[in-house]
Amino acid sequence: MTPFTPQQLSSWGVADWGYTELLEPQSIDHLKTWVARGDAASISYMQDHRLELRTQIPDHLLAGGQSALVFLFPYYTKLWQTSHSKLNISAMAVGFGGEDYHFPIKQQLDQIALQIKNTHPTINYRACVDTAPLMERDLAFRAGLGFFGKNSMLISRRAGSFTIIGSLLLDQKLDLRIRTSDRDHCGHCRRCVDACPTNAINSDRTINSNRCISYYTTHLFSEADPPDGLVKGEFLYGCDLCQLACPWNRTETTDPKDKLPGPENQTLHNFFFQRPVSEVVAELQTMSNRRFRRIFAQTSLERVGRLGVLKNLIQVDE
Ligand code: B12
Repeated sequence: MTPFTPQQLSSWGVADWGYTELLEPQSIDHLKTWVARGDAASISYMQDHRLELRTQIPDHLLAGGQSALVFLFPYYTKLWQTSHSKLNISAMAVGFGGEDYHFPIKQQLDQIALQIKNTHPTINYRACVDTAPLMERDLAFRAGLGFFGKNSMLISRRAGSFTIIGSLLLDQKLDLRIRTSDRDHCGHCRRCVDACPTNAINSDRTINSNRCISYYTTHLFSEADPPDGLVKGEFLYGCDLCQLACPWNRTETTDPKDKLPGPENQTLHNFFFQRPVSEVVAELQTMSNRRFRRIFAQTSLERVGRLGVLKNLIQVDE
């Protein structure tokens, strides 16, 4: 059975997909060692009761869960350059037209689920992207979609690593082939490790969040000491340095005209990238939190908030 046509996959923005049964994750030891070492920093959802949930067969997320369809959603990766400053923003924040990727991907997953229901009317599903206590890279690995890079990214030989993983957990098994898991294709390459200015990449293919620019810029909502090597005012939100260095990301897999500009991207571009950072900072300092949330609603910046963004740009005196 092949449930999707190439046309459908392309209209949903899917670069690759795979199928797997719901089994215990293979990377539990990696996860537990990582948390025990303190590498989750202050990310509570990785350490509280949800840690145990992540290590279980993910049928707690869907009653009677048996299998999963896992999808790779690629995004546009050309980072915005500015003539005014060195400011940049991660590709995931602008690669979906500027919209926070959780919204469009959840929508696409629901579309795909409708298609499955045509042939399996009694099937129940749960769409997961990022936020559920689910080891998504582990699931994608099991579904044969790629391998774990030294930078811990799930790297697809077809689509690279600039992808978001979206899954449909299903309460039935489908008559689909399960691909064999991919083997390591990093070899002796260490470009991602060498490209990280804050030395955040551990030797066991995990990330020390305390040192990671992505963590600092996306998960801390008020002033905090930056990791050594991070220059404030250069990373507005997220970081892609370890991915940009990766040879598996040499080819752009998405068509730029499909992804840009988008109304949210226009807002981000006009506010942050059309003038010197000092002017941006001055406006943010006098703006209310409420107004910030209104302007940046539906973008990735909404969650990190005004103070969180300000601390990425300058030292904030509280
Ligand atoms: C917490 C988190 C973060 C943290 C910690 C990152 C980390 N690497 O752990 C921070 C805030 C730093 C972060 C940053 C980013 N994140 Co993040 N993040 C997550 C989250 C919620 C959990 C990840 C996790 O479990 N970490 C714990 C470590 C131990 O597990 P892991 O990352 O899966 O790593 C696996 C490998 O190390 C593997 N492994 C390595 N070697 C071997 C060998 C064997 C034999 C086996 C079996 C396993 C194995 O074991 C681990 C467990 O599977 C997931 C969503 C989810 N629900 O899973 C998104 C997720 C990993 N993030 C994602 C993205 C896009 C990013 C950023 C690129 C965003 C950005 N541009 O700034 C960066 C990339 C940084 C990086 N190099 O990882 C995507 C990654 C997609 C992909 N293709 O891999 C995910 C999957 C979200 C999604 N739905 O797409 N993230």
